[in-house]
This record gives sequence, C-alpha cells and structure tokens, in this order.
Amino acid sequence: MSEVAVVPETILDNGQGVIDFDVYFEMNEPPANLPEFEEKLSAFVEYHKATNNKVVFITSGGTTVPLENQTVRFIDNFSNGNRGATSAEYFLEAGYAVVFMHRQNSVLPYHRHYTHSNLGFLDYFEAKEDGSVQVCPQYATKMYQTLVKYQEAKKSNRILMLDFVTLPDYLFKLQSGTKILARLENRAMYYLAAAVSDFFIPSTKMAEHKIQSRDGGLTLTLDQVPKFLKPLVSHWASKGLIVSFKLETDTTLLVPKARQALTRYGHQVVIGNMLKTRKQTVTLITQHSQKVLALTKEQMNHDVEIESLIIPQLVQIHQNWIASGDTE
Ligand code: PAZ
Repeated sequence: MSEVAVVPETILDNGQGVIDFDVYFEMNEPPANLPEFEEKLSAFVEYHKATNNKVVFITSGGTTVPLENQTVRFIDNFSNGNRGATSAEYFLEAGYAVVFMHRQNSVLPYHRHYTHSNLGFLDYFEAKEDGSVQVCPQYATKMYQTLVKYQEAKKSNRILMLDFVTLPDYLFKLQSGTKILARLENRAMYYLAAAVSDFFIPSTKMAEHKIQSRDGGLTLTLDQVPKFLKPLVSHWASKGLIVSFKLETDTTLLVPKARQALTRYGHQVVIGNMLKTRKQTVTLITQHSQKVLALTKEQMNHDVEIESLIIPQLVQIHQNWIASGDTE
C-alpha cells in the first residue's frame, strides 16, 4: 500500500479555505531540475549585479495542473506565451537583461517571428541544387535583422531562458527565482505575465495511476492555489518593482479587480487586459494613476505591437522606483 501524508485541516487552512504557501511547499515535491535552475540563475544574476544592469524576470505562458501523479491527463489554459515573448524583445531593446521563465514549448522571443506566424517554419527556406539550404530572398532581410538581435542578446549574456510545465514546477521556481533576483534589490523588475492556475489537486489527494474510464463520468474537486503575490511582495522580492497582470472576460470587473490586487498585495503595477482585446488595449494601473494604452487603427494596420507601448511606460516607472522608491 502506498503511504499518504495526512495533514490536519486546521493546519492547512488560513481561515478562508486556502492553504498558506509554506504549507504548499511542504506538501509538494520540488521539481527535479530546481538545483540546475538555481545554479544558472545565480550565475546570471551575479554577472549582471557586477555590471550594475537592470534585470527583468518575465514569467510567460500557462501552467498545467496534473490530474494523476503519474500524469497522463492535465488541465491547461489558453495562454501561448505571446505577451511574455514579445515583451522580452522590447525589454532587451530598452537595455535590460532578461530572465525568460516560460512554459516549455510556448512562444519564445525572436523565434516567434518564424514559429508562430502565418507560414510554416520550413516555408521560409528553399533547398538548392548544390545541396545547401537558403532563406527565401523575400524573407531574408527581416530574418537577418531578427537573427542579429537574438545573437547579440545571447552573446552579451542578456537573455536567460528557463522553463516550467506544471503548477508546482512554476511555483517552486517562482519562489526560488524571485529570491535570487532579490540580490539586485531595486534594479530587478518582476513582470508576471504567465497565466497561472487558481486551482489544483494536491498530490496527496491525486490518483497515482491513469484515471480509468470504466467507472463512467469523472467528478473533480480542486483546491484553491495560495495567492503567491502575497509572499512575493512582502518577503521574496520586496525591494524590486513588481508588475502583475489581471485577465478578465467581464469588462466591469477589470479595473476594480486590478485595484483590489494592488490594495491587497501592496505592489506597484497591475496591467489589466481583456481576453478578446489583449493584443490591442491594456490598462496600466499604479497606486496613484490609471492609464489606458491602446493601439490606433493605423498602428494595427502597420502591425505595431501593444508591448511597444507597455514597456517604455514600465521602464520609466522602474527608473522612478530606483531614483525615489515611488512609481511617479
Ligand atoms: O500568453 P498570451 O499572450 O496568450 O496571453 C497573455 C495573458 C493574457 C495570459 C497575460 O497578459 C495575462 O493577463 N496574464 C495574467 C493572467 C491572470 O490573470 O492570471
């Protein structure tokens, strides 16, 4: 018989039916590659600390929620990591070093122009009679420019790609990663664009093996994930500039929920976006201000990306944060 850890409900519950983070970390196994993650990130952070660079820690893409310990099935969400990957490029252009903590196989900075476009990847190339491969002439200039930027970011050690898949994988790496970034104090920015599940099945309550269909329909009971912004803002990264995202589908909830998050957690910026219009318009909210950033029709026709409006605003806010400890 397998052993099951029994934790009394009174220890788990914070009074609102949600467990605290330290309990969560005690009850779940850290990912096997956490030591490697920490080693790579520490080396990157020490390098940029010595050169006094500003570093942004971007989270990108969605977390999966496993339904079985030996996982065959899992719950996923819509996020493909476009926001995070696009933002990473604008942060690099603004002179930041970027830690890109992304869902495995989601959209990557620079690669995205070829892996997530209207064409298939191989459609950019042609096979020559001499046995070589060449970029089709009509795509060569843009591909050259993109490749130069990507290689420059790698050569100057200004981009570190780290990945996650599951919710526990993400949460362990978020905790550990933000604590390591905290060595940079106010020169670190945390840009939390990942779509993180609000619900999960604790491994102690999860089926060990593949759930069988012979018993008919499946009813799932999910626990609530503890709110990670609370310990992140108060303990893990209290000196950095913290930017969280709030996604809604009901417009009337967007600003109130974003403001509620700012008040509840006490961090600096919430970016509100609606599922359907997230690529055209966002609302940037700080403790003292609220600004809608929206692409004009003209900008949309010219493929201007909303992140090209978001990142300069955040760079300015971060500058203020470093200079005065305030966002204004
Ligand atoms: O990854 P993507 O480009 O498809 O979507 C981006 C986004 C909508 C997940 C992001 O902008 C966001 O709002 N993230 C936080 C989601 C949340 O409220 O948990």
